[in-house]
Amino acid sequence: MNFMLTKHFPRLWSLEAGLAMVVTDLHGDWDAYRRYRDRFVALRAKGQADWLVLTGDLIHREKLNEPDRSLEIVMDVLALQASYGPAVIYLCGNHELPHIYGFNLTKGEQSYTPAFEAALTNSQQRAKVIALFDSLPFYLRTRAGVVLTHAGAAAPLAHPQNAVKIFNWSHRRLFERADQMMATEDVAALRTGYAKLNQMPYEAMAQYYLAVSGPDDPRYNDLLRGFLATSDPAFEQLLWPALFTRCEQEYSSDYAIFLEALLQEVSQNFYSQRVLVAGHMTIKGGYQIVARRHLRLASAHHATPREAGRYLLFDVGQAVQRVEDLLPGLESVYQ
Ligand SMILES: [Mn+2]
Repeated sequence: MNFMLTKHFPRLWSLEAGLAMVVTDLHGDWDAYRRYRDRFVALRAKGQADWLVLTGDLIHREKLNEPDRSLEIVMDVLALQASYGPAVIYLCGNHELPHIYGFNLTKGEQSYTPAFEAALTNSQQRAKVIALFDSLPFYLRTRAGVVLTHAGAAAPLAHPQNAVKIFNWSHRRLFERADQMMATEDVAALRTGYAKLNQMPYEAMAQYYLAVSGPDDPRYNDLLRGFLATSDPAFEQLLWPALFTRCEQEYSSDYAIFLEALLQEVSQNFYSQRVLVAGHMTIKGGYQIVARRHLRLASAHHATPREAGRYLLFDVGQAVQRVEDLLPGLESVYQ
């Protein structure tokens, strides 16, 4: 049995043996994180877990009355990776993206980007955290035929060329394009244009969104650079849908087709993938079966109530035929 993590593509990794513990969307909830981390450490010591898989959105507390301990969680994951090596796998969620690219992520009135950016600047751990985010895979497939991702399947990924683009995604490529534009154009004029577009002075936006100190800060142009990088059509057409799909809420009954297509794409040169596990959406209880092959798992933030949250334990080396086969592996850390 191969107990190795294989990086077949930069953003599509593979596991062939061992027991995996899957946890979704902790969103800065330290208490939940601590419970799951301690459970993994205990299970691993007993030989009952080999892999910890965090499926993204570790950061950004949504409840404004609760403390946001996003950065402490990320730093603790780095420490865990230093102790356990590749056994601790962190997949990219849509909430990690604004910090890779430097854009403002909002939902209604709420702006998520500023608090974590301020924490990054204050902690002086920015380079470490951003390097981690930049390296995160989007999909983890297993010999069991269970693929893990942040959100689910999305229509653009049903085209094989798009799927391959996502599996090979490079954030750096988008920044190279942005840097080329900035090298050949008047950067001050670009900043002015960006300010006009947003109807707010550039300096004030850079300070507020990205915790930049002022024009002398080496990161002063990062907001502009992130805007130019994310203007690459592939960002909106591929990357964002891949990590932000609303699944059946967005595609209704067509979702089953896109799910089927994604399962097929991620099976390339590997064991056939039959079931998808993802979080990302708020549900009643701690899990839900969607489109017959998608297990939606909510470990904390997206579970209703939070204490209904579950983690999933399964053997990545044992073939799973149906989503229902995973249900006995759902466990709680709240009792
Ligand atoms: Mn999400």
